[in-house]
Amino acid sequence: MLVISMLLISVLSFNFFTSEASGSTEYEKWGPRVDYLQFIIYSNYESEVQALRNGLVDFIDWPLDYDTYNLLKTDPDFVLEPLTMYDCYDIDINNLRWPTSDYQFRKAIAHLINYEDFYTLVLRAYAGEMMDNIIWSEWAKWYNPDATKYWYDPYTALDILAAAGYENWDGDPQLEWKAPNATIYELPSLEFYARQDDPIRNALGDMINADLNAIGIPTTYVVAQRSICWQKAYQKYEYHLYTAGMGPFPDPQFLYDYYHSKYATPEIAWCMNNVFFMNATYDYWVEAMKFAPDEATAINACKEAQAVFMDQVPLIPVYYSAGSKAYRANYGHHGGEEPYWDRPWNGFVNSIIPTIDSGINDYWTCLNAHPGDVTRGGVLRYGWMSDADHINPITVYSIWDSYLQDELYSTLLMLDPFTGFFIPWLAKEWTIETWDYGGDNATKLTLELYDNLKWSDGQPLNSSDVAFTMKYMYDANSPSYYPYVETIDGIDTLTPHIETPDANTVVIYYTVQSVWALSWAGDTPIIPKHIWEAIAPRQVENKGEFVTTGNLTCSGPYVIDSYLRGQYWLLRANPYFFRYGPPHDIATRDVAKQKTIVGRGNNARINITVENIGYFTETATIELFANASSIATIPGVTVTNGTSTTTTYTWDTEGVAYGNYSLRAYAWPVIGEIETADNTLTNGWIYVGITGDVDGNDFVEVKDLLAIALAYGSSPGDPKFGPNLDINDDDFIDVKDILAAALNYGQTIPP
Ligand SMILES: [Ca+2]
Ligand SMILES: [Ca+2]
Ligand SMILES: [Ca+2]
Ligand SMILES: [Ca+2]
Repeated sequence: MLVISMLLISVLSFNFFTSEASGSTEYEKWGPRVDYLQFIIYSNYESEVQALRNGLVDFIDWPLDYDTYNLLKTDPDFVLEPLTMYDCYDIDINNLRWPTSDYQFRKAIAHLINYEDFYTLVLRAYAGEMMDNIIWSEWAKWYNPDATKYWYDPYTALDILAAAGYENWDGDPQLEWKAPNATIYELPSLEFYARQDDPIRNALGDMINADLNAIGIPTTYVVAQRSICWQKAYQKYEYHLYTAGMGPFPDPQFLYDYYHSKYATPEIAWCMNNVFFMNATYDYWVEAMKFAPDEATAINACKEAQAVFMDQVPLIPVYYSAGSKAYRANYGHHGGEEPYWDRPWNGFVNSIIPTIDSGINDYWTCLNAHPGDVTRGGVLRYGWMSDADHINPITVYSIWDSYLQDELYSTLLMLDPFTGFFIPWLAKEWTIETWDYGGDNATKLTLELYDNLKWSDGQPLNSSDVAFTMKYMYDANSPSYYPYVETIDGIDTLTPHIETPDANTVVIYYTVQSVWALSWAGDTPIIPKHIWEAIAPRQVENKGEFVTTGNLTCSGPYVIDSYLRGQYWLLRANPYFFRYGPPHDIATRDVAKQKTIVGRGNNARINITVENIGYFTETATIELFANASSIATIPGVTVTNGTSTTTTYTWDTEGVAYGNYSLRAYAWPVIGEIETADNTLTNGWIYVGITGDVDGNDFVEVKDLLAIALAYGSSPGDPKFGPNLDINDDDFIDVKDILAAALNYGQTIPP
């Protein structure tokens, strides 16, 4: 029955957005486009929505609830964008505490969640979609549809409980457990925490609690603020059940990073595996996924891991976010910012693949958003439900910690927010190879940084910072980044196997071969060695840079300007950000040949088109290559921004060896240009043969002469004309072309 309702749900939600989705997948890789980004902190959802409606902020961190959606959807002051989000809301279960340590007991609870009522009455077919697995159907190739499912049925729950010894063995209305030796134990009252600051999670908790009590499971149900819930569920682990939320995720690695048994460490606060799932078969499969040499192996292992997970239900997945997020259509009336008033907000990016979050409030919006058509100006105001807690790039726990650090520190790579493919960031290119680790193939990753990267204090950012970061994240036992660095060869020694042959190159040797290795290095925020080498890795919380100086030396789009804890963070555009822009950027768009076959000693014209996709008029130099040889360098090509310039080069083939030549044009990078991959274009080949051999079969014969004769008297535009037939390249086919061919009649190129 759950399967049927979920099918219905996906149909509903598909239709839900057809009228409002903008579907734009455009974004720019430079910025920020505002002078300031301000995070303004509100204590709860209602007050941040109020701030959005009153124009105090331009957007907020949370999706719209159903009522707010209905209020804003026809209001011209707001733009609504549909939300696609790979996050997960679940009931965390403490697998260390009885009776939730009993997996039959957990299975019974999984049958006590009234999924359909929750979807229709609480989410109201709007604010989320139901999940039947920790990896759900939208994960497509990663999803295992055959994993155990749990439908709502208190009678099934009671049957499972009875089979495991939980029944009403005495006169009171609650269940007891009869041990195999016939001793009867009272059930403890389950400590159940629900989040008060999130109305949806609060409602979910209310529903489940009522169903638990209805079948005789005693609870101590507490609806509490985030800080209390976190203390119980993530620090002291004094809970049985908790309405948890996690993600969004860019890939399924969290199955390993969160739930491998080695991360179940109750003696350490904030351990990732806070439900204490410990299962050797699961560990086997998540290791096979994490250390898979190819994607097919990773997918298979991921599905096997899901099967174990959903059989064991260490937690109960319930729903993921859907619905929409909103931003203000126009710049607000803030004193001192009159030049921007009422200009439309442009450049909001609706991310699907999260940098930190999904929807209109991810990294790319903070980089791209700008009022009207201004190149850079104004303040972008972003409402938060809570403050960040850990102001350093190493111990990043909450999503607000991530929001803040993400604007301050750059990573080596980024993910395209729509396709999920890696794009160059601090690293302009990378190579993935294998190396021999004790007889096994393991991953060797070489990353090449862009030139002239700088920290916000003007110091150079180079390969030694990257090597330092990897070691430091390990030594600091960073909760977010430890899994990214732990398999680097020798990371637990003073000399990890990381090479920095020059200032821009870093080579990382892992002890495993994994399809994910690029994401491990690519997603780790790089920290400045010259700052953090003076701070003991285990003291980042109490002796970190921010604690001692009140600021952070960073490399992202923004730096900290000022702050008032619990109220706001004001970030200022970082002029040292390597993509501060506006960009100088040209691209080679076409290498067009008139002739594909040219008689040696004659001319062939080649048209090279260069587009200026930057913000400044540029003077380009174009270099043309035939195979590996440079045949021309053309300086002084002016290309106005927003336009293209086509330059014709006439190649004199005198003295060129017979054969095929691949043509490649390369527009030399202009000063300040970062995106250089598009400066090169290879387009087809040109054949240099005997003059008169117009069909290129290495033999001048009667059919060549005939072909020229049939085009006699033609010029470009005439259907008879062919550039290969115009031997002397004067745009006219006449007796001179026939004569040139006739002079070589019968000639061949010896094989
Ligand atoms: Ca009883
Ligand atoms: Ca370029
Ligand atoms: Ca021929
Ligand atoms: Ca001619």
